[in-house]
Amino acid sequence: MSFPKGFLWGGATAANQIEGAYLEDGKGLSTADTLPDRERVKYLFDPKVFLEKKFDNYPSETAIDFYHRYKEDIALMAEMGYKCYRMSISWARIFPKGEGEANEEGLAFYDRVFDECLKYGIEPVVTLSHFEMPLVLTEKYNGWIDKKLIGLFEEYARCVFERYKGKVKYWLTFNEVNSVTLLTYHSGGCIVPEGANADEYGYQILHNQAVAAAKAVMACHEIISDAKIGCMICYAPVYAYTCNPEDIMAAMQQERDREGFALDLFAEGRYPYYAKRLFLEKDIHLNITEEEERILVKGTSDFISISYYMSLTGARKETEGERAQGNMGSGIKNPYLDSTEWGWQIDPVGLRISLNRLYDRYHKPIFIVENGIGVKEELKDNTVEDDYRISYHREHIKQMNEAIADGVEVLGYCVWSPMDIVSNSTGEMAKRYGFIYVDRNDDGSGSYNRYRKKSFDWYKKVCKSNGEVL
Ligand code: BGP
Repeated sequence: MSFPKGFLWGGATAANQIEGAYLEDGKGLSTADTLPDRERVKYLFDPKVFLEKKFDNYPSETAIDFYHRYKEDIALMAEMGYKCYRMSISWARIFPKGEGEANEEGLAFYDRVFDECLKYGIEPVVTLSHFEMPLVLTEKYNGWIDKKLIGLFEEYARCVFERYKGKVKYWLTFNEVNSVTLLTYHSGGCIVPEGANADEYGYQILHNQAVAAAKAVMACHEIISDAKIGCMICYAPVYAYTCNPEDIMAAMQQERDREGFALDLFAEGRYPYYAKRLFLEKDIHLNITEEEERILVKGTSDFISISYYMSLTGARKETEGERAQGNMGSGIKNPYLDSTEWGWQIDPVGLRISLNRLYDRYHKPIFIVENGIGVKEELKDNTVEDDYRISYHREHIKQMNEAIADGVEVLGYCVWSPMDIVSNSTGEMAKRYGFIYVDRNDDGSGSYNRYRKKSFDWYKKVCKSNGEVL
């Protein structure tokens, strides 16, 4: 194994999945605070119910209490030899009302977190919006469907760039931005009105976020001269189920819809050539100004960042076969791959394929900012013997190394996640990804104490040897 000098080994989290303290020190409610635990899955595509706030258990209220335990968590990351820590800022902590005055206590919290990272030589990698925004922006504007949000996001971005310019060099705009065409509330704070064209809403939101991201890229370069700012995509290569040309076509189209479309916008600042036909067939009419088109071209991302958990298999419509679940999408079950308990197909070689496909197409450096396996686990003798996690990451790191040997420029690798955190899709604690066990149960009970798993020591060797010891 050989990795470039300065390769960024680390781990990733998101504010609403770890912080808790959901109303402390002036934080406003965020859209993520309206997502209940397991029940959230049922309503992802019918999110009106979330605004009624009528469920019993909201995991983001306490999450894993990072807000009060960040020092211990960052010390543990430092012990593992992390070179970077990817995390997100809660927009609602900085702008509780979505607009107006910034909340000094919120800003001061992230100062403390970044200082703690820098104390150990850990580079913060910061996502501006990880599946949340101030709830008031949904109530007032119906979220990202309103172009007003572009300006408000720019204000927020400028505020944090100014504040943290001496501390943070790596930034990401929207987490898994390609999810927004489907998950308009989850990723865009927008409820599609009954009878409206949901596709049109989805693509208009994507457009508005692309313009906002481009403005953030320009502001970032203006304010922090040595910063690098990237887009972030949920990436899963889509394989054809058979060599039947119809399957090949179906897989190609699925990959374009899932990720290619958004990547062209964020990485190249233009709509893909096939957009015209797609819009025609789905009766989509977007509000795009010439000025916005110019902004998109000027504000392309410096690098591409991805989450990688699995590959998918696409086939022509009439194909019958067992379905495989996935992160943001599903497909036909691939007979060559094993799956996690949640049905996500494990495919290390798919990571090499992904990195090559993306680099071949965009020629921009790639940052793997999420990769991991969710497992049901129990603490025994103050630890967890998670050999399966070690093997999952080892195999993915090997394939990442192959891609680097192929010539792909890879900036770093973040595991999801340093410690067990609340699951984004299911709201469970039981879906554990961490190298550190957190004693919190689904219902919020537990001591919240942290325990090193077996993988902790393994990853420590990886980080400290720059990937030579696997
Ligand atoms: C990505 C998200 C994360 C995260 C991870 C694991 O989609 O960016 O927020 O949680 O996947 O997914 P889950 O928590 O749903 O298992």
